[in-house]
Amino acid sequence: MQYIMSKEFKRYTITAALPYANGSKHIGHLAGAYLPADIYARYLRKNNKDVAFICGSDEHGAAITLQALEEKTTPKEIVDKYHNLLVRCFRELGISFDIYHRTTEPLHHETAQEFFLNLYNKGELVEEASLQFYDEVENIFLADRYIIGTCPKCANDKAYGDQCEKCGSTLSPDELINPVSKLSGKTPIKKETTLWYLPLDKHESWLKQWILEEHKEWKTNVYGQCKSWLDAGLNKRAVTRDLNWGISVPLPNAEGKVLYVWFDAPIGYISATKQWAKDQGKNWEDYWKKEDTRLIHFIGKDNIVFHCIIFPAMLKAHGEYILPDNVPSNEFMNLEGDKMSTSRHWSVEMHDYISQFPYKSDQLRYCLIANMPETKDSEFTWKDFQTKNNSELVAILGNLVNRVMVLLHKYYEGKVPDVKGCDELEKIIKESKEKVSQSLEQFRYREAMNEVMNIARHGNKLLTDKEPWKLFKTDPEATKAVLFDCVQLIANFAIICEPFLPFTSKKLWEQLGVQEQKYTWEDIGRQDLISSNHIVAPAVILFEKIEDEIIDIQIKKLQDSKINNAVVVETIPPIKETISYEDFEKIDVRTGIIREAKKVEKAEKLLELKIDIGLETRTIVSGIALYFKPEEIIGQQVSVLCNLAPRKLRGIESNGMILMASDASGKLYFVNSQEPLDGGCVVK
Ligand code: B3M
Ligand code: ZN
Repeated sequence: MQYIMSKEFKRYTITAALPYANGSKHIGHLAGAYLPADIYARYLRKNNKDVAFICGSDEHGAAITLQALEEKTTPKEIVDKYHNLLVRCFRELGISFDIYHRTTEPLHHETAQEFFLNLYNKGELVEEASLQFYDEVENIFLADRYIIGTCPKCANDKAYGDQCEKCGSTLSPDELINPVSKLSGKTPIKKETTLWYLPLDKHESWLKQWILEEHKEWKTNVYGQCKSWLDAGLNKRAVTRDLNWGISVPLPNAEGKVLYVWFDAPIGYISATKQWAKDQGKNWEDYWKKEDTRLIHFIGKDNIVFHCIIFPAMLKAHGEYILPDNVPSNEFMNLEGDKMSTSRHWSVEMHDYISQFPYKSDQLRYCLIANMPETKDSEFTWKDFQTKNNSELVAILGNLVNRVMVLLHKYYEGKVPDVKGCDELEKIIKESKEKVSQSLEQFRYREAMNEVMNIARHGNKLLTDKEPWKLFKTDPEATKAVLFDCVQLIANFAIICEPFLPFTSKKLWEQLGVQEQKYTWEDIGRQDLISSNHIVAPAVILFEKIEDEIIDIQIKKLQDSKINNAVVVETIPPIKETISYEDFEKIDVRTGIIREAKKVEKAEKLLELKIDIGLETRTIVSGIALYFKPEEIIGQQVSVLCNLAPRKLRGIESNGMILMASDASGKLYFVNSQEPLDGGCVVK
């Protein structure tokens, strides 16, 4: 039913929760909001829909100022650092935001202030003086985060005034037992201050009608949480804070006051859309104010009340905006039997995954989709990740594609046979397409992913049933027919898998020798996607098996980090001790060209290189195998430390070292000049 309904919308505004830029994010966040949003946005684009996929960093709030204090730096430095890290991670993982904005941008400040003033001028806000916690030593009102004390629910003595990170309860500072200021360590007093509030009670009745009556189709977890909030009755919510980091309250006599981070953050979706529309020559208002726009917020379950109740109340109070049509929130993803948490050092951080499994983003996406916490909390385990990779991606998909490409080259020099497509296959794929569309429209990604893989399973079944490698001798026409069908099936797979596995889709098109963007969702099912006599590329390996050794390293690393409380995010390392010019002069660095490269057996990280350094060709063993394939780096120019004492690595004598730059995620890059140079030029 919804599938049909959504076709009436002219355009789509898809948002994914703005991550706080005060730390790295883990794969649970990815599975919770960013991946489902990305799949949905990609699916819409494949259907030629007008889509604005919006996200950005949430850069205000007391958590950030507090962290700056602890790390003896400024909030700005913190958000700059993590904003950049987040941008890189999302890009590497294929999250296809149309814009990734920042709430520290002036455009956002203006937009949020305007929004506040609009509500203020309409009398939609309530001004009230109240008693708030105040640190008399530091002369400052204390944000909830600045107060710590004992959690009334689990007795954790380091609970924050807004939340206990041990048991996950939402708290208010008044609930804490023995509250103390994080700044001075002293017990705070209560002092009067003026704040502005959004009177949610005023909005209760339309919210009840809108959610409980008109949006019964929302996911049960979302609907259920809203219902319990609404049943309990809504109270006023402060939308300002006494803090020196954030968006100033645009009123006279409001010095030292900023908008509450949860007031400005969702407006961040609007300001990001403004920026995007400006860049694209579009009208942002179409995406926020027109009834034929479908607004969908993708979030994690801890953000439900803000997106289903508070932000809609703000939008309604403003009066010009549409309301979200759906808020598909996911539950949480656990890790190896325990709650995933960066602060408790029990997580797989996105940047860690990227650096340890470079160019394997689809492998992670696949595993997260298959385990997506859609209706209840789910679980990520490294063993399962390995199984999903080895038994599904490698054994089903990779194997199918490889066999078909190899056979096409073996029998027909890579040419697609000249026969007609199969009606039966067309029917099967169209049915799958229908199922995948239905599932996606209902945000059922696991089901959709499985149906996509059924297409590959069907391809394998075709091969196993017909055995073209035997048939070739007895029935050449039948062989052609099977391989023709398989090629069409792979092309169909390349379209339908794109929202889920975008990197794989791209590789499949390369393999098929067809331009990636040629086909849309509409074309799925066609048996003439690849024409007869078209030549496909030679077979390449699509997915590599992941060995036990690699998985064991991850499991051990996880356990160690919990024990050692290791710092999870690598920062830029400090400059080493000063050395003299004479010390520097001892170093002999020269340009080199990689002439040969091969993997070192049983050493996942090592490559054995033959490097031409002008005078001679050296054997150098280098730990770059996770990032570079041997065949891809032949001819690569490198910088070589030539006078390093020889060392034996896995029985191979290494004579020197190549220099690599490593970014914050640990990814490696060659260091060389922009101009092509021969081996042997001295670097000084
Ligand atoms: N930054 C909370 C979070 O990262 C918050 C979301 C804002 S969405 C407008 O979970
Ligand atoms: Zn607790």
